[in-house]
Amino acid sequence: MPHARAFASRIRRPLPCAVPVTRLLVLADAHIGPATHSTEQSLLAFLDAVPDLGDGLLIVGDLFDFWFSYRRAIPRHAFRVAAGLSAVSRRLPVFLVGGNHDRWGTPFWAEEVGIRYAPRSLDVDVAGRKVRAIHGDGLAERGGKVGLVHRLVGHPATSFLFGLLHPDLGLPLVDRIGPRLGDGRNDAAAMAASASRQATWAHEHLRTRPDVDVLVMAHSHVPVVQQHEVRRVYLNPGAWLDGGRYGLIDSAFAELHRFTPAAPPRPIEGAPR
Ligand SMILES: [Mn+2]
Repeated sequence: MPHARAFASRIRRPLPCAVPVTRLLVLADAHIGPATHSTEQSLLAFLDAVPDLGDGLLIVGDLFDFWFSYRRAIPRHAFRVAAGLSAVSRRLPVFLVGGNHDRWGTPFWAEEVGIRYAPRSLDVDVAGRKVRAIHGDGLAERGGKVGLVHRLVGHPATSFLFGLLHPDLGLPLVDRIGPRLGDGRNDAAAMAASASRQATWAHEHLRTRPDVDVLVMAHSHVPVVQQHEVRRVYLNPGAWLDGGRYGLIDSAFAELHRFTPAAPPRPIEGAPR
């Protein structure tokens, strides 16, 4: 039986991050879970189309409604999307930033899927422009119950203990606390408040970090392209689950798009329609 450490140290595929990117596709907030089949079908169709639409893919958090990298197992609901990402990463660079729902990434994404992952923040070079991606949660002070839940969930000891639970016990447990991974409220007013906090933060970040050309955030589910000065922009692609929204960044522009599959996506076998 191979020693467990062999799994952790084996890099199975070289990361293709050194390949230059000139058309970066950006998406976030698909919130793939056990019951999100139509969102998942459209995402899989998009992943098939990625090489025709751009030459790099950046995912800015909350791809999954919950993700946890066990040492030897992955959550079953994530299998098809992880396999789709693996296929894309054989052809072009893929970047993944964690969100408040899927930040427990660890080495799985790099070692098994061949994509560059960071739990909080990633910089990507797009034709000489520096694109900085962060999910965008936690920009405001959080107190009370929501703050406590976030501190508990984010603590390394919590991850360690959760990893010891059998997935058939741990994952259903998360199904019950999942809604609390958010910022506490999900109504239109809360989303608008979150979008406004992000815009203020983005403006300040671009003002104080002149080396950043494009700042990308997600999380609020509100699509935004906000020009800061010539060729410097804050982009929020909106939520993939909200009708296939995505963004495109190239050497000069940052744009919002919606994906429409060329053909109706093949239904997932056995999935409720
Ligand atoms: Mn989020």
